[in-house]
Amino acid sequence: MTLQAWMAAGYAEKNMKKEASKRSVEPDLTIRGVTVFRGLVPSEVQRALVDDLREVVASAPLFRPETARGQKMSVRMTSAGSVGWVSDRRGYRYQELHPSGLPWPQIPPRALEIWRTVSGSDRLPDSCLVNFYDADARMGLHQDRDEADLTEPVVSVSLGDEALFRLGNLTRGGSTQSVWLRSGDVVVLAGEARLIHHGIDRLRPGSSTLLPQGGRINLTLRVAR
Ligand code: MD3
Ligand code: FE
Repeated sequence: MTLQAWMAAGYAEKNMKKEASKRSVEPDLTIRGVTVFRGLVPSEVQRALVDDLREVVASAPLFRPETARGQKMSVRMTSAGSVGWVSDRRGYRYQELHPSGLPWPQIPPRALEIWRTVSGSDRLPDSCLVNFYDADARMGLHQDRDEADLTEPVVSVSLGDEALFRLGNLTRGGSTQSVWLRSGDVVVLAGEARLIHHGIDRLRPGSSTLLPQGGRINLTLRVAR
């Protein structure tokens, strides 16, 4: 059985308990156009993904991006794919090389399977951002608009400790809504939701045993170019 079929089967079984008629992979929750697939990634696959990411980080070490103003971000990052996201005193951008000067490693096939399962896109992502949050890390409200084709979705995979995800609006300010993301949850940002402001307020340290030292990893798969 392929990973995709396995996820769909496991997910369908879980969904059937709630709604007997639904057999396909359907989102559990839609907030402000953002779709959340709760626990889509089975725990075995989560563990395998963490192993994949250990290899990614071994060849493309995590770094703390610096803003153009010289502030270090609290989240540590790296990427896989033909391009990766970097930020330094020169600004932020996608580029073909890790700050070390080496090319980024390949996107783990298991991550691509998740994209195929939920994205609804004909394309494959060319960039997989890997964000690592320790207990104190956060990410302020922002938009993702550095990608060339904003009609392509973004797919996020949460691994490890739970995180409070905040959703705002297409413009700055206004009301927000929050949702806790748990290990194995997959979020799809497509259509109008693609340009919504969003961020991570805080973790719930110790809420998952997936990562031996705790913390949270978020993968975001994107078509950057
Ligand atoms: C909503 N990461 O890397 S993932 C990011 O959990 C980022 O690390 C957060 O925001 C994290 O840019 C949130 C979920 C996510 C990703 C992209 C989005 C939500 C989004 C793009 C548009 C709207
Ligand atoms: Fe973002």
